[in-house]
Amino acid sequence: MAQTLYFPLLLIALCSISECVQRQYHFINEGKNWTEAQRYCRENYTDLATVDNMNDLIQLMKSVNDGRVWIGLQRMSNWHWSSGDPVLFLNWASGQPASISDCTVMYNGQWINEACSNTHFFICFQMSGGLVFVNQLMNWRAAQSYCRQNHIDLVSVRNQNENQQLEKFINDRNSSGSAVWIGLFRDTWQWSDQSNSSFRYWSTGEPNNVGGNEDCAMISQYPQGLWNDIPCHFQFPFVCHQDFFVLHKDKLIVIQQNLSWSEALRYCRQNHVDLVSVQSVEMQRRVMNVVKLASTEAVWLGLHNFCSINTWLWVNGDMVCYQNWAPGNGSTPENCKLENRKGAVQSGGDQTWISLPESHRLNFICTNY
Ligand code: MAN
Ligand code: CA
Repeated sequence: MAQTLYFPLLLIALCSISECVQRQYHFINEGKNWTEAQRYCRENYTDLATVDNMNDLIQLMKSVNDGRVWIGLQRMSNWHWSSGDPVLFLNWASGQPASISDCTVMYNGQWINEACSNTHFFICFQMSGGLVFVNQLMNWRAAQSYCRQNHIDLVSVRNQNENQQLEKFINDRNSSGSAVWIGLFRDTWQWSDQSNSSFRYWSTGEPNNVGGNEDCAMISQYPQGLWNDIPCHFQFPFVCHQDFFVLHKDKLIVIQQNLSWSEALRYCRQNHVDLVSVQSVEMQRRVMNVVKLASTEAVWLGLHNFCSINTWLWVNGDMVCYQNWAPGNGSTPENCKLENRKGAVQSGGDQTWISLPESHRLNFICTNY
């Protein structure tokens, strides 16, 4: 039996996000630099496009007519401690951090950045604040997991004093004198919407940071959708995304996206069966049950007005027999000099129907009947 879920927040907690949140991509065919594109997307949609997985990428590529578009991925040369400690002190050896490597070793008390796939001994810290020298060769990620599983985390170095203590600690134990991993790493690429998706789809040889300022990511190949890093001031069309909730109950689906009536109709016909027709008290009861899930005060129904004959019809072509109009709606001839009018159900109060200009942007109810 379907669960009774009235509040979107409750629903997020109870169902897997992928089932409840749908992402829609919008291709903006207008050249802008990355920052302007980001601003545009944040103002008009959710953000510059995030791509979480291959399925997202396929959907995104369906929205574009060319391969050269910005996505919401940007190089952030921010150094972080694995432990989450703020980075207040750095002790780079001269010329460091030099390469495009993203992890850090300590060598003779100084810090050198290295490819995270290299293997070294490493230092964890424990609950007591004490240090642990682990003389097993691991790459940085494996060392991080090891420390997190067996102790607390890879070691942080917060000031000169701690750096000296750590240097001594290492010298006392590390007879080979080789470099050891510490917890400092660079989180190189970040999504504009702060998503922590680690999905990447770089072309072979990318990201190559030509000239040292290729700090933004674009899709550079159509139709494969492969990515390249490129300077952020270049101008390209771009893709925004919009995340919205889809809330199921019985066979009625509330779409928490604000669309005009025609856009809503198109959405329902593409993704479900149709906008809902309410032809009985039984269907009104079901609608009243799901409409509480909506985030707008009224919600589109599949009800449209034919001005010339002053008649309301359901999208399936049926006449309106069962009626539940709010007072003053649906009976008198509509003023459609400016715009056609469509029917919506109020999500609060007595949940009666109202007539609105079709360009109003509302949540809507699709049906799978
Ligand atoms: C080529 C490649 C890319 C680079 C661009 C810069 O396409 O080297 O990696 O980003 O040139 O225009
Ligand atoms: Ca590049």
